[in-house]
Amino acid sequence: MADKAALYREQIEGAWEKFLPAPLSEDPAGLVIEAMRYSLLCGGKRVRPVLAMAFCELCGGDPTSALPFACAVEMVHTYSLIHDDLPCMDDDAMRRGKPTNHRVYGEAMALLAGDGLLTLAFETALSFEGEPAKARKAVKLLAQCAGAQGMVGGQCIDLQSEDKPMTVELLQAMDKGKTVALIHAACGMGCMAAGAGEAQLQAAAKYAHGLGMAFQLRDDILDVEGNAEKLGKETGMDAIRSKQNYVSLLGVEEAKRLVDKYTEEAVLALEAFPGDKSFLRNFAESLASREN
Ligand code: GRG
Repeated sequence: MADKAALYREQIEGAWEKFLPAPLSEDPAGLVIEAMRYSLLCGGKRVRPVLAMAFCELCGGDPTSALPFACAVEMVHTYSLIHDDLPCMDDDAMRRGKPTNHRVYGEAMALLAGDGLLTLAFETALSFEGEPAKARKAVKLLAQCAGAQGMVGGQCIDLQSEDKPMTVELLQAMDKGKTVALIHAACGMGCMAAGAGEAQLQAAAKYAHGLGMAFQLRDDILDVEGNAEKLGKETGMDAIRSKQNYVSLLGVEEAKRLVDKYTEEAVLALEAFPGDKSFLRNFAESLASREN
């Protein structure tokens, strides 16, 4: 498992220079490119692109053919982190073990770096070398999952929830948008690269739901119990911002039980695939106990 994840990550890291503009100091717009590269290339677990490649392979495709989709999802994810860290959002100082984008480049340039990554994501996805119909389908899924009915919608619920009573239902709606949606895009786009049919796309969506909910619950647990150095960002931030999460609403033990329940849901969804499911099963299980 570790070997395959390491191989996927190596292939992802090797693909950036193909998709990213080079840092040209004489380019008058070079600073925004530098800021985009700063956040994209400063680490991260690459969970979403690994999922895209693994689902492509599970559906019988060559995982490297999914690299344009995998890298596009990671660009959208990185844009969302840059914007999420801005003073008008969470105002965070550290991300991926480094000062946040706006702390280095200033607020306006960080906003532009996020915009640049979001738009570059669609150009990158469209560089897919397989059938154009597959790319069209994948780009549509990415747009739906990233937009107002997906990730941006989840962030909208989040912003409106500060200092207000929160319910588990609202928290679930928020996390379906903020976290599950982009994980769904990654899994679905991987399947699409391999030309998977509707039943497999639905199974991938179920896996993404289970894994995404478990991932967010673990994030909430780590915000309380985690180690800031390992996480590469500050902890205890939800309490500081008076934001409710699963741990504050349900307690840490119930949150841990739910991580296991959702992980099981993800693993069960893999039954719809005839191929070797061990990587994606182990990947979901390893994320359930992640420390960063
Ligand atoms: C549209 C203005 C505007 C902002 C978008 C959508 C959004 C802001 C922010 C949501 C970002 C967010 C914090 C989502 C929660 C999902 C989550 C747990 C992210 C952390 O993902 P990891 O742990 O991060 O995979 P790494 O750094 O490892 O890639």
